[in-house]
Amino acid sequence: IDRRDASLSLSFLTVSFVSLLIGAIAGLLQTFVRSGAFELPFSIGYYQLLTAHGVLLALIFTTFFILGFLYAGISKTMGTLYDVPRRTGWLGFVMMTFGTILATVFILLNKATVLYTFYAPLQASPWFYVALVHVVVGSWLCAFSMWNQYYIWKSRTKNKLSPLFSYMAVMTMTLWFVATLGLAATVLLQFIPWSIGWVEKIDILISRTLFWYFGHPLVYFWLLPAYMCWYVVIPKIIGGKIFSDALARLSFVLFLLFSIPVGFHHQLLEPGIAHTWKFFQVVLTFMVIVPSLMTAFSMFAVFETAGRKKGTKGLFTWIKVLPWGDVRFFAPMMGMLIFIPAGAGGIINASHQLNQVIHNTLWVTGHFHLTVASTVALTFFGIGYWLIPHLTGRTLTSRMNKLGIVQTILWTVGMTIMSGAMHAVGLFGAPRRTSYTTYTGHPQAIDWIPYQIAMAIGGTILFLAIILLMYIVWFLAFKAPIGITEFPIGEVEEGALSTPAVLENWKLWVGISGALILIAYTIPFWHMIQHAPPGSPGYKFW
Ligand code: HAS
Repeated sequence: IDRRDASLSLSFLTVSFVSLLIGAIAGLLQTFVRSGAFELPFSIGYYQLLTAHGVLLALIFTTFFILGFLYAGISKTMGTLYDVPRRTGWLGFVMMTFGTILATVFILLNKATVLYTFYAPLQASPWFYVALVHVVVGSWLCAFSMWNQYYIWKSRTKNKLSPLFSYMAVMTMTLWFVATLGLAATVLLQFIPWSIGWVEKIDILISRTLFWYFGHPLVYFWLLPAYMCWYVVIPKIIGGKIFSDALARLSFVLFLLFSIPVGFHHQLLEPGIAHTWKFFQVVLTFMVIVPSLMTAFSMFAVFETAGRKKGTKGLFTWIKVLPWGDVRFFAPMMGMLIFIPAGAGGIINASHQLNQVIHNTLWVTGHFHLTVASTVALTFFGIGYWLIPHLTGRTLTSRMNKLGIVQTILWTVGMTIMSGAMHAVGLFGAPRRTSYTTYTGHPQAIDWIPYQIAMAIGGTILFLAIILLMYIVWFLAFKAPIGITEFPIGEVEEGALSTPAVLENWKLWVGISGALILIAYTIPFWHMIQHAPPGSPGYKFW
């Protein structure tokens, strides 16, 4: 792709991988502190490290990686970025990086020990919220720049069907924008006035509701770029074709519709929300499973069709001819395989009654280490292995390919041990996000210890995998031989259904999404505002 676009993309990827390293170190230290065996200097505590780990990995590593990947793919499929979108992208990058540094400093100073979910009643320094505003507004600039690129491209090509990758990028950023409105509302209207001391109280339920309005679509903001790789990139790598352009687009439309009005499934055990509304959002949660099932179907179809073209005849023999030795395929494939149990875990979480068993236990931590930290992260690593040398004008050598496979195996094994133990001990009632000391001496805590040890072993393997990843990334960026690495973009299967134009009718889809959000949230939100405690922003307002 164009060198100027490559440097924008590389800048995002750089911040992303630096955050990954710092976040991983915080993760390792936090396990040690929690074990009670270590004391860190400057009385660095468990919750402080947990906040650094969560914010830097779940929020920063992902968002910067996604933007870097999306910019590269847009430039590849729609052509070199136009001037205004590129400049807006840089402005977004600068704002986001400033916000990231500011937030990290305040977390490390122990002035923002509020965890990555940061809802009330936990309170941080106002500077932490100012930092978040920079990250979010910067990301909006990136969204605007991608929409702008898409708009100019559409008008110059007389409304031609957009390339699948770019369409998916626009959809992902649309989902992100609608979701972050909730985050902006709670930060600007609640947290900043409260943390500065302009208002005395904060409405906890409203802050949690606005957070989860954002927090659930956030997980699909992580997932969709991984799906972009599966739908568009993987078919090319395995020598196959995209099963159906229309199906891929439809699944992304369904994510826009159903991923937002479902935040209550994180609040099923919370008082103050009527069961009717919880039930309604649980139904919508089950709807958002559908596009993932469509993706699974589509991927199986791609794999089988590619295998059959290579002449395999048996029911499952096509599996054998997949390129298992190619890390560009192997890492995302491990992510896909892990997503089968991980998705089943999500369905358990969303089932109202079963949620009572797992809520606030280590099961949930296990769930998101299988989803975002395995399915998504492994796919991102797989992308990084070809995207970085593509952008730096180098080659993915066979030695790095082999090391990448070792890294993927280490990650998969480490995560299986760690998340497996988390799921199991969660079922025995071990709470999440609780420092070791709180439970010392409790008889039940003794039963949890073997699982804690398994978690520590898994975590240590994961840390080794991160170090190996860092070495590979550094080598691919600075040391690999100069050359050309392909940016794989698949083509659609010949016989596939042509894509209906309605799938690019943004007004329609954003309109339906807005209507669903209003239906799912207006009445319960109205109830919450009516019961806002005296002295909180909601109370004064009404
Ligand atoms: Fe979740 C909590 C429900 C998916 C992340 N989730 C979390 C939290 C995070 C998270 C971070 O309903 C914790 C938040 C916190 O800090 O409190 N989740 C779901 C449901 C799904 C789901 C229904 N979650 C995700 C994804 C995430 C993620 C994806 C990150 C990327 N989750 C919940 C609920 C809670 C929750 C409750 C709250 C729990 C509580 O009480 O606190 C669904 O989207 C899952 C659908 C997925 C599938 C799997 C499809 C499989 C595919 C792979 C196919 C494989 C192939 C390989 C093709 C149905 C697509 C073939 C192989 C060959 C060899 C051929």
